[in-house]
Amino acid sequence: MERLDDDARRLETWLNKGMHGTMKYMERYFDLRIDPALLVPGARSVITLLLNYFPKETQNEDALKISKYAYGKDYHEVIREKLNQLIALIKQGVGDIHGRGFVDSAPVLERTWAQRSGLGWVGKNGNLINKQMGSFFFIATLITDLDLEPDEHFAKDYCGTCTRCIDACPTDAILPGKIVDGSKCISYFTIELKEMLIPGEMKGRFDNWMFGCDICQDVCPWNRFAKPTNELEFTPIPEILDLSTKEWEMMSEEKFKTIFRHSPLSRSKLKGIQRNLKFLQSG
Ligand code: B12
Ligand code: SF4
Ligand code: SF4
Repeated sequence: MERLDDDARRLETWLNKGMHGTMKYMERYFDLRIDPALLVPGARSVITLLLNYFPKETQNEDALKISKYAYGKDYHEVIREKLNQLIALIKQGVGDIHGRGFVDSAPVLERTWAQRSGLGWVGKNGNLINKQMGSFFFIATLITDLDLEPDEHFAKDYCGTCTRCIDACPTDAILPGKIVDGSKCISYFTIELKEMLIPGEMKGRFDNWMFGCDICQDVCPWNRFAKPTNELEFTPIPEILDLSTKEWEMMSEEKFKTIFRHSPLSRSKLKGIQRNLKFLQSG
């Protein structure tokens, strides 16, 4: 299995320029990100999987905007379960292999592996785009000691001369060369930035996004073909679609915990959500 040497250079530059902001975890385990055999001893193959989360339902027009990936149950929980089932199935079929499944939180360059597995290209907005599905999907990887014939890398790039995502990003986080400055992304400010105040220069630029941001995907022509997910676990929590600003303001800790216990919103806690809300109101 190859090491990701080109990606190592890209990742290093990204980190050196501070584009990870306060996401310190991105500085850790650099070697493991570049070489999965260090993460899973004996690894021979990376299997990449995509799971569509594009919802059928839309939020009420005046609701505070929440990213579509967070409408339903937390994808970490949903996908971890599926990965375990897949590992069990493979074991049934081919015997006692060693394999570990990952989604999002491990030191794995998931978009790179998806591109190398032939599943799509990295768009100018940094997302992995698939010609049939668009980009509203999660990526998971299964790193195993199975010796598999690799698929060909996805060689093409279908962004062409389009610049819609770059033009639409309200915080100018999308730079030339498929680089997204994480430290300027609304998703970073509203989800990853802990406790601290959102910088004043960002005031008035969040376009009502309270948790995450989908702008650079919503404007992407490849998402015109996105079909709704059939994953029932991603059925939207009704409050995500309907809650008014007033209801968010008045929400109690207890109510938040009950409704969002298994939702990605629990990552920000009520405190984080209300900080975002205040920031939106101040702009
Ligand atoms: C840190 C992180 C963030 C940060 C920083 C974003 C960033 N630029 O990396 C923040 C919080 C801002 C963020 C936001 C979002 N994220 Co995020 N995030 C991650 C995480 C944990 C690590 C990404 C990483 O390693 N970044 C470092 C940079 C340098 O790497 P990179 O962007 O992946 O780019 C690499 C490749 O794309 C490649 N590459 C770049 N150019 C080229 C060109 C060619 C030709 C090739 C071959 C390769 C290549 O090289 C880079 C370095 O190796 C991954 C999960 C994971 N473990 O991978 C999810 C992940 C990338 N995020 C995801 C999602 C869904 C989002 C959001 C859409 C959520 C939202 N709606 O709010 C936004 C989208 C923002 C955007 N336009 O990118 C999905 C992406 C799914 C997809 N279809 O691509 C992932 C994979 C999580 C998952 N398991 O599904 N995210
Ligand atoms: S998610 Fe929003 S803020 Fe982040 S790069 Fe895309 S458009 Fe810009
Ligand atoms: S909006 Fe255009 S440039 Fe941006 S990722 Fe989609 S196709 Fe590529």
